[in-house]
Amino acid sequence: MIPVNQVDAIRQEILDAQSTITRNIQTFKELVSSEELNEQELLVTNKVELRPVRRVGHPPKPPNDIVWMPQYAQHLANPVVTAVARRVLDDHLRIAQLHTRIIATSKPDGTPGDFVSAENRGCADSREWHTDWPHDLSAYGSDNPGENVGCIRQPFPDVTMCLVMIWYLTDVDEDLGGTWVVPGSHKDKRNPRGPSDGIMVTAPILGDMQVTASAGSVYIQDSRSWHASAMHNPSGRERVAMVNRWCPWWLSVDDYAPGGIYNMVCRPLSHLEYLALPTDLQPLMRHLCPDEQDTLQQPVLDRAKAAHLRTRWGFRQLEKNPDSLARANAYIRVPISLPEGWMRIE
Ligand SMILES: O=C(O)CCC(=O)C(=O)O
Ligand SMILES: [Fe+2]
Repeated sequence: MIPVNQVDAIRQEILDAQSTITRNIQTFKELVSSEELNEQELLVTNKVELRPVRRVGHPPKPPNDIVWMPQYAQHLANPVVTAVARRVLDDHLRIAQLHTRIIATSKPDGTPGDFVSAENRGCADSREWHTDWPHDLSAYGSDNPGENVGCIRQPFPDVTMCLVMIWYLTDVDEDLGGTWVVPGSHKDKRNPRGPSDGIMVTAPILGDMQVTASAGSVYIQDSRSWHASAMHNPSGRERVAMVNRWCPWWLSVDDYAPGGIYNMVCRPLSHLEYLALPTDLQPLMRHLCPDEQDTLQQPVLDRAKAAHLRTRWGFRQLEKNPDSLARANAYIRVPISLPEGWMRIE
């Protein structure tokens, strides 16, 4: 999806952005813990970059990572990617989350890169199975109401509510940070984090595999897929990727965690940052800019208009030709499907 001759420059842009993002969050945390500045002062100080969010009464957050990646932004609304997402989700799409995911290479003494915490070192075949928001069972905040962003109740309905897109800026394979996945798991009613599902979240699962792809590729999965970042990267090179979570307009993306000021959820854009996005990307990120009215987009309006016209036509028949209506639906049959294990008694 990203032409080969642009991959190096975009990878470097993401690495530079990562340094800026880390520094910004670090300063933000220090300012919050020192209680030096109140919310209004935080917004105007030049010590940290923060932006107001759309939801009135919720505190400001760091800007969306995309503001530091103008070259990557040129590719994010790639027409093939958006066509897949529109087909699977709906016509009005929103990018709800966007963040870097860099996996450092193992150190010369064999210890894994800094992605893995110290306690997990030494276990060569470990995993960190999870499903992604809105199917992330721990919901980022566990039982903390200020930080819990919500998770769909188990068993998950068989509906694709979010597509996770992983854009690789390095080649990936079994040696170099390929994402782990269990094919078919998006249809399985169990979950690796499910309290009653009997799955070991840190152990291999029969049939698991790693994505193999060349730099510039995008891996797209349903957010219900059981997957994991590679916890070991012995390749000698770091793995660079961008992760985004795309949703249909109807999914509630950011309402529930006023205290989640450091999380990746709906990181906002200023008006100027929004206007500077490529025009094909703007519709996917408009909800992140509180200065823009986020009305429903044209294809969704067109559907409503067609339904409205069809309804009006039906009522016009009622006025003009009521006798013809008695058998107008005679050919419509509604099958009744019974839940598994139920039986119809005639
Ligand atoms: O690092 C990867 O390949 C997967 C990332 C991931 O699962 C996530 O960010 O939720
Ligand atoms: Fe994930």
